[in-house]
Amino acid sequence: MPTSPAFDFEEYIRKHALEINQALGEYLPSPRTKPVSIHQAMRYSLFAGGKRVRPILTLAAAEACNGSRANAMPLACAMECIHTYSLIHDDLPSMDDDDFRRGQPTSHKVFGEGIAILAGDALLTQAIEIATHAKGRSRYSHVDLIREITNAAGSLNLIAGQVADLEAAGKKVTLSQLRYIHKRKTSALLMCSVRLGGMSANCTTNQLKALTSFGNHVGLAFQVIDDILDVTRNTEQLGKTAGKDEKASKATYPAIVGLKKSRAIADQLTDKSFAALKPFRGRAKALEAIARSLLKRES
Ligand code: GRG
Repeated sequence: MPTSPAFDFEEYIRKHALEINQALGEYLPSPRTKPVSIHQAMRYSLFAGGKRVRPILTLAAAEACNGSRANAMPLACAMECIHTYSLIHDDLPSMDDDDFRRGQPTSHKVFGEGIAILAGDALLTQAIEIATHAKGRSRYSHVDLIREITNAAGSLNLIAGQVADLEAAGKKVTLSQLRYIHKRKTSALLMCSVRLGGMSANCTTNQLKALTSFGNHVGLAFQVIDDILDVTRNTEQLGKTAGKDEKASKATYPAIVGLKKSRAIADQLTDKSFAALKPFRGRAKALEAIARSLLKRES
């Protein structure tokens, strides 16, 4: 595994997360804007302590392609809004029915189911509005940027993954069906976040190809690790209900191939993500460090 001793990862994450939080705060209607219930619910979930993995990936990908923070930030914030919407809806009683997320009671527990559904809807719509603040580039038009997002969030990707996940509950699932779910439910948004960073920086076709492969492998590894954490960590450590997958007879890597093999698969996928960064010749240190930290994450 490559190492990057000179790179201060903790400081990088702290600084970028701070900037993302500030930008999100500015893009969202204030909590005093009417109707206050919806704006408070949107902010409640958005500022509940998420790790900001997707927007940090967008900014890091833009940096790897010498892009400006200013043009990547709206896209980074849009991805975090979409991710948060998907979590709010996933936690609903009609979906995964969870009481805790990001260490806090879930949106429907605090605001009721109706407002939680609407907060998710509003964050998805807000995401597109925020994304319109990014400028198109010579290789990627404004429309290309928006289409990149709608494609990842739509019924061919994020929604397809969630549908397949819902429909697989309680059934015997093969490894290839599990890969189908992971690619769409988890990897699509992560890959899109990385690609958008490159596109905002007017990256070359080769750079976009490398970022796509990186995002895909990081995204797949992310879900394998999420499955492992669900069985190895407790609710307090995760900030969400632990052991839910097994209880709900969910298809997961540990359930199908066992914990040891799941860890080996996460390692292999992360190694493939490092290999994808070769064309950047050391200029993608942040992306590399993020992939390494996601493999080692504990929540
Ligand atoms: C409802 C359309 C719709 C989709 C739901 C988000 C989702 C799809 C399901 C939730 C459960 C799950 C396993 C999602 C896969 C992605 C994932 C592991 C999300 C958690 O991401 P983190 O760890 O969360 O980045 P934080 O809270 O840190 O932002």
